[in-house]
Amino acid sequence: MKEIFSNLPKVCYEGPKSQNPLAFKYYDPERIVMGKTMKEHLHFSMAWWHNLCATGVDMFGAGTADKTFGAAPGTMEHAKAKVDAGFEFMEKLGIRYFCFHDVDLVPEAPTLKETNARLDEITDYIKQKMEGKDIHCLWGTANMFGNPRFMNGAGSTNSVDVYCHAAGQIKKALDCTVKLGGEGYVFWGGREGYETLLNTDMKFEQENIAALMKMAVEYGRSIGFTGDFFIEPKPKEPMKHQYDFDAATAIGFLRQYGLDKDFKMNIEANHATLAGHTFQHDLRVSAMNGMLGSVDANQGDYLLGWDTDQFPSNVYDTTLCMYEILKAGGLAHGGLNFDAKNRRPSYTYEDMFLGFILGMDSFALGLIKAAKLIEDGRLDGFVKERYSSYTQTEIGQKIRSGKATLAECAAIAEKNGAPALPGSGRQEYLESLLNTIMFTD
Ligand code: XUL
Ligand code: CO
Repeated sequence: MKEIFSNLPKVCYEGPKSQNPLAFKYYDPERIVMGKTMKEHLHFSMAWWHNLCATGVDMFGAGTADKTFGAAPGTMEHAKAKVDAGFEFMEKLGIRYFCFHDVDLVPEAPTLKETNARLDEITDYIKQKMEGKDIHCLWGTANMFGNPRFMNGAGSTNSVDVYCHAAGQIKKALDCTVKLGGEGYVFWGGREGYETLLNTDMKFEQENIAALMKMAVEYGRSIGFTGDFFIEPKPKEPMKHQYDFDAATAIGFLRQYGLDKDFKMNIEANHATLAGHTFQHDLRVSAMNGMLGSVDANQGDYLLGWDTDQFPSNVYDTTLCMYEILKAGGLAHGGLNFDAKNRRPSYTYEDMFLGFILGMDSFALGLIKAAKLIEDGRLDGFVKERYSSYTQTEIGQKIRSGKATLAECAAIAEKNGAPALPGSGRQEYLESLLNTIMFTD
């Protein structure tokens, strides 16, 4: 097989002092952190769409990156060339997982039947490539937003024919995911939302989305899918209002329609920030509801109000992300999928490598620092102490166990008189504690 990234080496760990751009400075796969290797903690994944398909096309100009990999786009030869490129890329970087949309794998044909035949062919090819390698499918999904038929959504569309087409795509994408041993199946509701309520029956649309998800769960379980279904919340873009606004909204929706046993959250950093939250906020909301499933690892730009999908470089964010993941006991069927793309002027094969090195090192360093924060214990200790008036008083314990009455609380308030101020939040102290952890070995 012809090498595609022929001038690029296998990327190895060389440590923070290395000046080699094509080496890991922090990601040392076999290093033990809190009892597990980095490789076990960090299930890094390559997003087929950004890495193997996206050329840097934007609203103002054509692509800058060549992703033909020696074959003509729109052909099955090209689909196979992308598989070859993807596997060489993952092996050279030690990436053990990949994620895909149906139409990332093959060019969409005029009919579902023909597209499905192409998917059979390409998944045979991928499966054969996976044999004997430590490379796995993290999750699959169906692209139900790109084709014009989905202009009004998939589950939320006004057209029953489009709805059935979406069902057909989901069915096949689930078949492919199971065939490749995928651990998860994602619903990102890119166009599940609306532009104006003047033409929209919101309740009708949400009931239809839930029905489609229910059918997907029933079908998935019937073909032996034992992994998790994920909702990937995002507040807007492409639609003005998207129904899966953030983790709290998506969790409420899942509970309302009885889908919460089969679904968890796939939290994307840049989506959380678009919703006006921090990345850590949406991870915490998911974790405290037992629904932290997987992560789309990227970052936005604080000066831009859209989904820039940059490779993560902010180590404060990766630290606080890994802090949430470690405290939640890890991600059962999830991983860290780099839903991230190179900047348009970073158009070379080498830039593809450098993007992943940046992302993987940022998360490896985040893991090291998060473990230090936990082992240090001061942060946890402070939070515990902050609520101690509940654990150390009789009335506090009764409130916590749901046994207190309003009258009882009121009687205590009358007896005690005006309460003392609740104690300093000491945010500045805690931020400097975090800095000390970040910048001390
Ligand atoms: C879009 C996005 C998607 C999903 C999968 O913002 O994040 O790529 O991750 O459909
Ligand atoms: Co994503």
